[in-house]
Amino acid sequence: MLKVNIKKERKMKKTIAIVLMALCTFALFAQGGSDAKSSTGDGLTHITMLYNATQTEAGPLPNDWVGYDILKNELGIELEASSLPSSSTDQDSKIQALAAADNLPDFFVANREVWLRLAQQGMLADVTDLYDDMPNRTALMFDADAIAFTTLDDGRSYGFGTPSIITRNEGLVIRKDWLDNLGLEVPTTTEELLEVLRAFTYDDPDGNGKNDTYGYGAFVEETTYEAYPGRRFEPLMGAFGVEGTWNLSKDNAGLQILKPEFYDFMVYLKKIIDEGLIDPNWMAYKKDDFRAAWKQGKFGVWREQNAALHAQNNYTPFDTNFPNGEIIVIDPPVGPTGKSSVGPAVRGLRIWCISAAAQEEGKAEKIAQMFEWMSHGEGYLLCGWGQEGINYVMGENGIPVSTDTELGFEKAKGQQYIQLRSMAFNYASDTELLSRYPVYKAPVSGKEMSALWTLRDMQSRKWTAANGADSMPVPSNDLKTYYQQGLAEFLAGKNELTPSNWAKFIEQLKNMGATEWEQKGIEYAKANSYLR
Ligand SMILES: [Ca+2]
Repeated sequence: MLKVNIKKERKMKKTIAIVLMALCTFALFAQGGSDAKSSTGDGLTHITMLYNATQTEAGPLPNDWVGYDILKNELGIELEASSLPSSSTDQDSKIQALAAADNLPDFFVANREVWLRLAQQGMLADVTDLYDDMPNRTALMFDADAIAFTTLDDGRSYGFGTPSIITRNEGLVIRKDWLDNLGLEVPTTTEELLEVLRAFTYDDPDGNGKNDTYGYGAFVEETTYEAYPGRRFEPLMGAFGVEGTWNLSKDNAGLQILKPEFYDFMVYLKKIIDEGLIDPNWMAYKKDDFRAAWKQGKFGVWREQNAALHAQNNYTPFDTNFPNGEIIVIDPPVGPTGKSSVGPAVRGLRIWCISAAAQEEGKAEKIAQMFEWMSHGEGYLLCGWGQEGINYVMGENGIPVSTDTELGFEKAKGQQYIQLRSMAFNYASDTELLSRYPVYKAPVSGKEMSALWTLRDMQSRKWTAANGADSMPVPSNDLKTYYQQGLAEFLAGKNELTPSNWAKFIEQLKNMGATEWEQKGIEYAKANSYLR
C-alpha cells in the first residue's frame, strides 16, 4: 500500500513538473490566452500550430515567410507556428505534457500511439466530415487505408494520417529478355512461376551455352514485420496468404507461422530449393552480394526496390553487362486459393490532429482550409520549396530547383523557409519524385529509363495493407532464434519437411513462447485498432 502511494506521489510530482515545463514552453501560445484563441476583433482566426521541422538544426520558419501574409489575406488566418523537438521521443513527451496541461495547440502532428491516447481521452476533434473540404489533399493522401488508420471503433476519424515516406516501392521483377529468349509468357500463378524458374535454371535463358543461371534470387532480410525468411520471399508467401510476420485481419489475426497455410508455403519453397531453382547462395548473401548477383545475370526472378533496380547508378552495371537485358515488374503469383501479394505494406503515416478545443471554438473548418492550401498550387510550393526566384527557380518538367544564393532551399539559410515541407509533401507526386528519380538514358543500351516509372508500376501491384505492423511486439531472442533456425533446418533438409515434423516444430515454438507472443500481439493490435 505504501509503495503504491509513493508511486502515485512520484507520478503526481512528475505530472506537475511536466505541466510547469509545458507552461514555460508554451508561454508563446499562452500570451493570447484562451479568449484570444477564437476570432479576434480583426476578423482573423487565430490558429496555433506545432509542426515537425524539415531541418531542426536550420532554425524555425522565419517571421518573414510570405505564407503568413497569404494565409492572413486570402484565408483570414493568423497562424502562429512552432516547431516540435527533433527526436520523436521528445516530440511525444512535449505533446503529452501539453495535453496534461490542457494546452494543446489547435493543430499539431503526432505519432499514432500519442494520437490514440489523446483521441481516446476525447481531446481531439472528429474530422470525419472535413475530408470533403479538402478535395486535393484527400485525393492525394487520404485513401481508405489512411482514413482507417485514424478511425476509432465508433467509425469516426480523429486525425489526418499523412504520408511521411515513399511506400510500396518494391516489386517482384523478372528478366523479360530471358522470357523472350525462351518463348515464355509472364507467369501468373505459383505453378506457372515454377515452370519459368525451371526454364531459367535449366534451359540456358541467357543463351551463352553454359549452365550458369538460376530461377529465383534472394537473401535473408528480416524486419519486425517481415520475419524469416524475410522480405525477399514475401511475394511467394503472399501466394499462400502468409505474407508478413503478422496476419492483421480481424477474422484471422495472429502469427502467420502458426497458420496451416504457412506449411503450404514451406512445401512450395522447399520444392524450389530441392529442384535447384534458387541461387543457393541465398542463405549466405548480404544485400550487396544479392544486388551484385542480379547485375551479373545470375538469376531471373527476385523482389527488388525501385531505385536499387532502375536508378541510374544502380542500373548502369547491369546495362553494361547486358545491353539487351530488360527487367520488368510483374504481379505477384496467385496461389492455390487465389491469394497474392507483393508483401505487407506499412505506411509511415504521421497524424495531423485538430484539438477538440479548437473545434469547439469553430476553428476546424479554417484549419482544413489551410491544410488544403498547403497541399497544392501556391501553398504547396511555398511550404515545400519556398518562394519562386528567391528559394527556388522552376526547372524543367515543373520541378523546382534550389537557387544558387544563400536563400536557395538546399542552403542552410534557405532551409528555414521549407520547414513546413512535411505538411505539403505527399511523397507521391511527380513534382517530388522526378527530382529524386529523373529520366535518364542508360549508358550502353541508350534506353530511356526512370526509377519513377518503376515505382509507379510497383505501387500499382497488389500489396497487403499492414499499418502498424512495424510497431508490433517482438519475440524474445531465444524464440526468434528458434523460429529462424527451425525454418532454416527444414529448408536445408536437416529436418525433413513432413506434416508430423512440422507439427512438432510448431508445438515446440509455442512452448518456447510463441503463444504468449501471439496473444500479446493480438491484444496490442486490438488496442491500437490495427486489425482490419
Ligand atoms: Ca547460361
